[in-house]
Amino acid sequence: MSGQNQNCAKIDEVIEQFAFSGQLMTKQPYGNGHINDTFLLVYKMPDDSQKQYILQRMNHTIFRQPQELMENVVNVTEYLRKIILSQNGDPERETLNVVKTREGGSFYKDSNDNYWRVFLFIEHTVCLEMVESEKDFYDSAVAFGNFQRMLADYPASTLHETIPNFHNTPSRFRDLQKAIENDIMGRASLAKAEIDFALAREAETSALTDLLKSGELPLRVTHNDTKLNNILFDEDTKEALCIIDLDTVMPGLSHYDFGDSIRFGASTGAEDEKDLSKVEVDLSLFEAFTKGFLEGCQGSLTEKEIEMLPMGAKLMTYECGIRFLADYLEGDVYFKVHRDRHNLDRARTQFKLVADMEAKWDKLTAIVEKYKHSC
Ligand code: ADP
Ligand code: GN1
Ligand code: MG
Repeated sequence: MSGQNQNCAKIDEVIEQFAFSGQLMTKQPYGNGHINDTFLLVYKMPDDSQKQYILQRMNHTIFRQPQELMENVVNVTEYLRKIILSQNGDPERETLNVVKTREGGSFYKDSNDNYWRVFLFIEHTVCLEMVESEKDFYDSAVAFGNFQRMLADYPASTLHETIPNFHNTPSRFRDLQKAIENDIMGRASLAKAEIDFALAREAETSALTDLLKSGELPLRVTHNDTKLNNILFDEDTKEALCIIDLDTVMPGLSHYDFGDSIRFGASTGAEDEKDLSKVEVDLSLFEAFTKGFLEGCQGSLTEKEIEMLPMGAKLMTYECGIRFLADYLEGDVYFKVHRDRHNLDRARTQFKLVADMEAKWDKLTAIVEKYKHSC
């Protein structure tokens, strides 16, 4: 039985542990995340209405301490809930809501030692895999900027580091070097051009971490996984409604959130596009995001942080590329893959974007400069 099927087999045991009301109509795999196993549960209520939930098997080979991760998620969502209420918002739609187990816990560990959790399904929303309009991307930028601002006073020292060194690019570079050296799948010869591209940029890997060490960039509470499909848009108003996938909320640099959004959303191609002629950085989208992010942060970023935003975009794209490449070399053990060489294709798009950012560097810095004083 495949891993996914084994998980499906356990679902009935898991569902029993949560006090859902109504009659279970369907349970099916859901979404396009690369990390957790996500399912949609649809219940029929006595009045014939429907209630839906997101059930997730947390990936505990990646998140080694699921209980600590859930402590973060519960504390952060409760904190956000208070802020949303104080702004007359709707916390059941504007942040994730953890559904407790019958015993009052935030997750359930099944008889195979898998960890499961449930969130209220946020209804009437859409999740975008690609930017459909500049406005969507601008809205997502305001929302991610706002998210960072809302968590500005969150007691960072109480957050667990759910994946150590998550955006430590020099450490990711060393992981890649090890993967190349070991070459356990014998794939390095198939990725020679990509390996050369990655290794040639070693000197730049510490551009942000050096400034963090020297105190020139401040540590903040950041989301760290700000790709477009980690935000839900209201189906009717099309506004960015809720930021999801809070597993990596940890202390970090504002550049991690800015950069990860750019690498995914400002690309003219999908993250796994095979035809690299379709992949480049769209300058209008870069501009829309920069404007929105700075507005969302509402003046909370320092001059140095703003100046380094293009480097954030480049390094997060590069880092994601070397993570995909290392995973390809190691046998696709981290990111879910759906075809042969999927991770290699992903690495290629990221490196194409890095090269394009290098070619457009002056334009990227001019855009950031343009919005520097506007918010
Ligand atoms: P992963 O870590 O694997 O990316 P996510 O938490 O991002 O997992 O969830 C995967 C997908 O499931 C999201 O991209 C989104 O489409 C959907 N999703 C997750 N949580 C909710 C929710 N509370 N309401 C509606 N859709 C959700
Ligand atoms: C993963 O969980 P998901 O699919 O939103 C990954 C990110 C990568 C992204 C690349 C915990 O994000 O860091 O940037 O894939 N999340 C984790 O698409 O590693
Ligand atoms: Mg996700």
